[in-house]
Amino acid sequence: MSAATDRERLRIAVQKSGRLAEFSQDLLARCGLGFRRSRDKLFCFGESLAVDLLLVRDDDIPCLIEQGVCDIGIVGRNVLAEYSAARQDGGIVELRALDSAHCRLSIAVPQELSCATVQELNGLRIATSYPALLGAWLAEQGVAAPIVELSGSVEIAPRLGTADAICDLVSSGATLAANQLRETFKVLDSEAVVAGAQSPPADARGELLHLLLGRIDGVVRVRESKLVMLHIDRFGVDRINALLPNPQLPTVTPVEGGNGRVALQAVCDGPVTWQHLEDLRRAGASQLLVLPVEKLLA
Ligand code: PRT
Ligand code: ZN
Repeated sequence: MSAATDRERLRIAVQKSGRLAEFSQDLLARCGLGFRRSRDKLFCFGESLAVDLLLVRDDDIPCLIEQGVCDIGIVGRNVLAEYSAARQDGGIVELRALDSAHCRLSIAVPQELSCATVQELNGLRIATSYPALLGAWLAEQGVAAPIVELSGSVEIAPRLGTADAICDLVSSGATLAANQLRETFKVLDSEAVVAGAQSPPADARGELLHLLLGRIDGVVRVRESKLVMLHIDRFGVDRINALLPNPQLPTVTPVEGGNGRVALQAVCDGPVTWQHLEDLRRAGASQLLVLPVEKLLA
């Protein structure tokens, strides 16, 4: 980790373009980080804190952390797990799960192929871009199946006759359906994560990392949260609390000249729908207001 020792600024690797690119930059902006873009657009200098950004391909992120070029990175768990499985070590670990870009690494077979038990995979050629993860999973299941390593377009391998089944990322399942494939077994649940070395840097960067992870926790916690404000009869508070989705520490205050009505305010974990509001109004609430929550420091 020699490259890390002569750096004072924390460096974060994020995907340059792709599914995690906008999400990563948005997350860091919500954490109060602002960056100045360099002309080559690969390195962004942090203007608000001593934290810089490196824009790269997602597959390079674990290695950049391992080499000490970056301290942390935002990457899919699938990429990190494949890297660790290939090296059979746990040097780079998941520091935080970010509850976004959810998908799963699954085995899929042609619709017409019967595959009810894992043992039926024996002898099938399975195409994947995740050979280490798939290899480890097959070994765990006691299945002997040749792995066909492909870097992309895995879903067309069965139609081309280069494989009998595939192991690829699935989110909606539309790609599998479009290719007449059926999802059978799940190898890994994935989402975007913060990856980093097992032990934080022992200098000022370690403190910055601690601060940043705290802010990330605050952002992730409230991403789906809403602040709900409403008026209700003093005796209806319990009834209203029961209707709110996961209300956290509701606050009740008297309403000036409100004839026994009180104002109730609560941060709710999870979406607050029109249905919730209509139910609350039927239960006697008025002046209903739902506001997004940007940050929370408990
Ligand atoms: O260029 P670079 O190497 O940086 O990017 P990339 O092309 O390797 O990755 P990218 O941008 O496609 O995905 C980045 C990360 O997003 C992945 O590593 C996953 O952690 C996460 N993610 C979430 C997904 C999906 N959902 C997803 N659906 N990554 C890929 N897919 C693909 C999948 O491979 C398949 O082709 O989408 C298709 C399936 O989607 P459905 O909705 O049809 O099931
Ligand atoms: Zn990639």
